[in-house]
Amino acid sequence: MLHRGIIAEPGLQQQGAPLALGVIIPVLNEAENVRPLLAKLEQALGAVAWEAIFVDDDSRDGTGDIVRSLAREDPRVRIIQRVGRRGLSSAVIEGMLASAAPVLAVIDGDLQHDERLLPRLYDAVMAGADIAVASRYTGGGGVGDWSAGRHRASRLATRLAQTLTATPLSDPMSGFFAISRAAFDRALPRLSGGGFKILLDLVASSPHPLAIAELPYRFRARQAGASKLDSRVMLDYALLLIEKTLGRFVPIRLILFLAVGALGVLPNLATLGLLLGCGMRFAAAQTIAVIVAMSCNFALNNALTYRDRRLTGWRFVTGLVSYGLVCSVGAAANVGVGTLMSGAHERWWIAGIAGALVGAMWNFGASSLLTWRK
Ligand SMILES: Nc1nc2c(ncn2[C@@H]2O[C@H](COP(=O)(O)OP(=O)(O)O)[C@@H](O)[C@H]2O)c(=O)[nH]1
Ligand SMILES: [Mg+2]
Repeated sequence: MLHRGIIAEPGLQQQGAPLALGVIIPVLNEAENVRPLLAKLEQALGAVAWEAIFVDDDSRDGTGDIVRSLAREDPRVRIIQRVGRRGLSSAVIEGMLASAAPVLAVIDGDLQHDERLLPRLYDAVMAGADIAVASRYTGGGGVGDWSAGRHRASRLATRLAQTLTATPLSDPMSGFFAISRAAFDRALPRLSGGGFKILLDLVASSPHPLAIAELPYRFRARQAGASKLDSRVMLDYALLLIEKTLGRFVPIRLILFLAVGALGVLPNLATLGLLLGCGMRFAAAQTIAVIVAMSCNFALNNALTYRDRRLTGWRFVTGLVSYGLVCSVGAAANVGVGTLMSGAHERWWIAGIAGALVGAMWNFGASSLLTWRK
């Protein structure tokens, strides 16, 4: 038996046994699920000395109060309540940081994960795995009553992750796993912490390949509450994949900024075409088209590239003005460098690209310092 010093009889945990397992439970509006989940944990974990840390992003349905009332009765239960914050991955990371246990497990707070697997995940880590993952896509696993659409989307996201990050996991999107404290500590400095997929983040952020154990399980249907998976979660997932692939070489912000800049061609040409069609002179039409494209770029960068520093209300307006000024200087630098290079008998397109690059780098650097100041 692995749980030394602990009476190995289900439901009987020796007083004062050293903490063995920290169970991290991210919760957002799971009021009806908290109490049954704790009862199930108690049943399943039996002899393992565990603690449960609920990480609640200020749920509106009283989840936090319910956890607190349970915690008053049972000192193994704790809560981290985050105010004005959202995000599954960062919730899990902060929960793990708050536990001193040598093995850390994550389980959803909505009863969709089969808690009876927890002791086996724990045992696998104690037996030497860095990380033990409950997988829906390995022999005997499954996804319960998912719709065909959700099933397909999940398979696609899984395959994307496997291809791009070369992860050996059969279910990199699983939110149900146990990890050794040592493996967590090694990945910690490089974690991106954004988005929904903490397992993929941990594995892709580990400096060494991890020893992985996989156990099949069937995802249960939700009984109460609603899924928080939405389009923002999907966007966050795409960003995590970019960060863990291209982001190793180029900062993710720069990649996004350049992509948004390249996309700016579309509103530019669309506006230009429209205004020329209305009979406007080219110079006037192009001036307006550039202003429209720049405003679109500002809004997109504000929503995507700098979503963590997003400007709202009046600051959106002043931000737009400062972005406009920054980009005007960038445009002048672009023309200046391009002209200089073509004067030095460089081929026209090399001069053009050089000018655009210098302009873009200026825009990126200056706008991050002036427009989206920390
Ligand atoms: N603290 C916190 N928990 C979250 C957040 N988003 C989802 N959760 C919790 O994470 C678990 C999985 O979320 P869920 O919406 O059920 O995802 P699904 O099972 O993939 O549909 C549930 O326990 C949610 O309450 C969040 O932003 N913050
Ligand atoms: Mg769920």
